[in-house]
Amino acid sequence: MRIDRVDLQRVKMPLKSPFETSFGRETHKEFLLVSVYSGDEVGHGECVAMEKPAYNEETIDTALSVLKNNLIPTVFKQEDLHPESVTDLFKWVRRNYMAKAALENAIWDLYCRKENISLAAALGGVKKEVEVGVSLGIEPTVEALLERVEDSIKAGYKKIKVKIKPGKDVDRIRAVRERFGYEVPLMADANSAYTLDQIDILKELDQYKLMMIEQPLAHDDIIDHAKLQRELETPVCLDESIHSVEDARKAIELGSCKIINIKIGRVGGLTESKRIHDFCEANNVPVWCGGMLESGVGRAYNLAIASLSNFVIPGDTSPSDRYWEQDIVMKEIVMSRPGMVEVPQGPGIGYDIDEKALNKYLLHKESIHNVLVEKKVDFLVTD
Ligand code: OSB
Ligand code: MG
Repeated sequence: MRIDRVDLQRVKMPLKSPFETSFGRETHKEFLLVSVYSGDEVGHGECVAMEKPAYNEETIDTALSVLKNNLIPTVFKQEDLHPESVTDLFKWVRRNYMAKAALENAIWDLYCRKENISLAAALGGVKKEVEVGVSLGIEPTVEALLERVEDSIKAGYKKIKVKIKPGKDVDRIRAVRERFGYEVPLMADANSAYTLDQIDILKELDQYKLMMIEQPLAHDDIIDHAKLQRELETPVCLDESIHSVEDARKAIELGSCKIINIKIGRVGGLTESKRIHDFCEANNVPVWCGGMLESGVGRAYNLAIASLSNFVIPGDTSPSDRYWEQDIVMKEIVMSRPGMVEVPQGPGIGYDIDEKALNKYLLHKESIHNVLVEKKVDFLVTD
């Protein structure tokens, strides 16, 4: 397989309602759609880097730069590209995981479409539907959060994640438990908002029997998380700190967490996601699929990876209508029954782009043609 052309489209979709985390408030989701062409077949990938480098160090602009200058030229040089080799091809580029994942994903989709198999099947998925959870942002008031939780319980979500930050933590979790009881599968996500100095707050949360607390401490830490886990009953789950199977191995060895959130973008693609999954499975560490407020394209990848056997905790893989008035995929992603979403079975990611919807949200498009092979010259043409 040879890549003839890559389209980079910058898309901005309004969220149905603002989403606030400890690092900021989103009213829109802006992202890059990466489309790779080979012959008359196309594959799509979504880059989950955000506008600002607040969740991690990447942004849409850094991803665009690394894709155009480093990653796309690397794949253009390959005459016989296989998706499993992409991670190693990209190794010479340090970090920039979200940029790498977007292009690797698109190549997986293209490959699976050519082979006429589903991505889930290609990855070794074993589930036909997956359990889904919902991630609820920091609401201005406790009452507003309780309304959100009530709607989520009614919709059948199998895990309810509440974002927290200092000052909006114990009161929120206590209110949810007091109103809805201890049967609700509840967890908290702090997005790195605490330090070990605030361990008393985190210990106070123990009494509310959360499924886990996600990334309470620094985005680049595994040492303090290990100290914290020794003091907490609640399992610690790492998100921001894990970028590779090596990171996962070290965190598990140190006792920094008992659960890992796998985000395809954060770890540089599907191949690395599967390696982390397999390592955790062998070490009896459960995993679940995180989300980055993806459009239907990114969501389809999340569903495919979540069909693997050790994704035993419901993921942040909510259906399209949790985020969008209109998604950019043709058949929107829906719950097949309460709390469940079907794993796409069609070729590739199993969803096609709704070009009309996409055009409505499109900010910018550029096409990069592979002239390396045809003309034996070593430069790229952009139009
Ligand atoms: O920490 O999991 C996170 C969204 C953007 C950035 C980071 C995170 C999130 C979410 C939303 O929690 C998950 C989703 O519904 O896509
Ligand atoms: Mg998180």
